[in-house]
Amino acid sequence: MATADFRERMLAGEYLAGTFLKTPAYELVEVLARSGLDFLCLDAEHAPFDRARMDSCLAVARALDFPVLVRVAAASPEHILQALDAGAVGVVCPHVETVAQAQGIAKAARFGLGGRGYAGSSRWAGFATQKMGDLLDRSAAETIVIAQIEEPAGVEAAAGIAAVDGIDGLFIGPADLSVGYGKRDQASPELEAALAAVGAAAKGAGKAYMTFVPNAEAAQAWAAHGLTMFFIASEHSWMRAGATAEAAGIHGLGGA
Ligand code: 3PY
Ligand code: MG
Repeated sequence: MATADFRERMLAGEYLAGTFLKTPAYELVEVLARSGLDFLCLDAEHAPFDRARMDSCLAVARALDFPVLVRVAAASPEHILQALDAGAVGVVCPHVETVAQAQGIAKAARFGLGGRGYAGSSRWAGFATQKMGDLLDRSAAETIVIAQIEEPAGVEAAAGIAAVDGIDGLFIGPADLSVGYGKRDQASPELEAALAAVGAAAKGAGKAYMTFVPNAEAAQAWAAHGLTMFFIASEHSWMRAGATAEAAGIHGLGGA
């Protein structure tokens, strides 16, 4: 029941390690589900996941009972519904700057009048094998909605966004935030202050707090801000780092 329990683990503040999947290939879900990572996030914002390839990745994730989130291309009801119906355990919604936007994504991801369209026939719903009442309960217990705070305005509004019913966590985006503060790297006092402010907002509302980090060492440095869930690099960086190290090992054979 790894997928069913994932939201509870996240809200309990367990340290969770995941990565952004950039290559839209279900084989990589199979490989990484056996890695010790707690979750994956398909990056449909910045990588080429069309609906069919997202679907195949999520089919494998559900078959393996491995929690997979989708960072939607945009925080629209269509993208949110498609990811959840296909079997994502939750959605990461980029560029949430206002309380109204947070209310909109929370509504789009939850059942109820004007919210997520109901279909018992989707993969998430068990292909018409589950009762409506049970599915409504499952959605409330298991579906994760994460707001990405990655603009200065989002930092200002973070306490209000965190307090929105139906928002489960805040994801601070260090790259977009740094760009938004007019910086050229991710080491500014403004970013440090934002990490602290958004962390306080998440803590105050009892919501999860997470971010992107290049590696576990960087996570260690930022964990003091209350971050417990880390999206570490991507399979691209890990693959390239492995290849680079081995190539350097071979190229060094003739030396010394
Ligand atoms: C950001 O830092 O802007 C992100 O979106 C991290 O993935
Ligand atoms: Mg971003």
